Amino acid sequence: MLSDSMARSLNSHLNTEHFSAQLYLSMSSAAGVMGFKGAATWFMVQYQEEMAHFMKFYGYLNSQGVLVRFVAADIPNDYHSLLEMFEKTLTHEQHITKAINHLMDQAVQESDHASQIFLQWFITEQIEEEENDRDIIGKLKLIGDNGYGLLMLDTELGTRVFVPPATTA
Ligand code: OFO
Repeated sequence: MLSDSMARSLNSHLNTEHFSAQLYLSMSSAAGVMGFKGAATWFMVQYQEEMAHFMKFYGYLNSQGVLVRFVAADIPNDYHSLLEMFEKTLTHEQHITKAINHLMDQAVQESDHASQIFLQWFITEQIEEEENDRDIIGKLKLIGDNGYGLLMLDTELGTRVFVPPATTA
């Protein structure tokens, strides 16, 4: 059984994962409008991953008998370059990493072992999320304004496919 405080914290983070999904779907649209079809695919896959994260929180809260509450969010969509989008993606993911760490701190403080086990998957996932973003930012900085380089990277980004997480709850 979750404490009221832990349930509130997990519900709040569920909404943050939903925000992430919408943020990356917006970026997919922005990349497509800029002509980067591969990056649009990359962000679409990121959207699918975030929806899977969101559903993990939903499934966990459901299994603990918690009524899930949703909040509406304003999603920004005003980007000028791929580099800007990926830098904002990394900043957002660093924010998510801190939020997951705070949830884990709370679960440890409350001796809430079930939530610690649930959150462990996200701790590992955030390492990969940040690493992916840093790699792409590095490449974009190397490429600069070189059109051929951007085309090659866009092709590479377009090969990303969504792999659903092994468990959904
Ligand atoms: Fe769900 O990891 Fe990104 O936000």
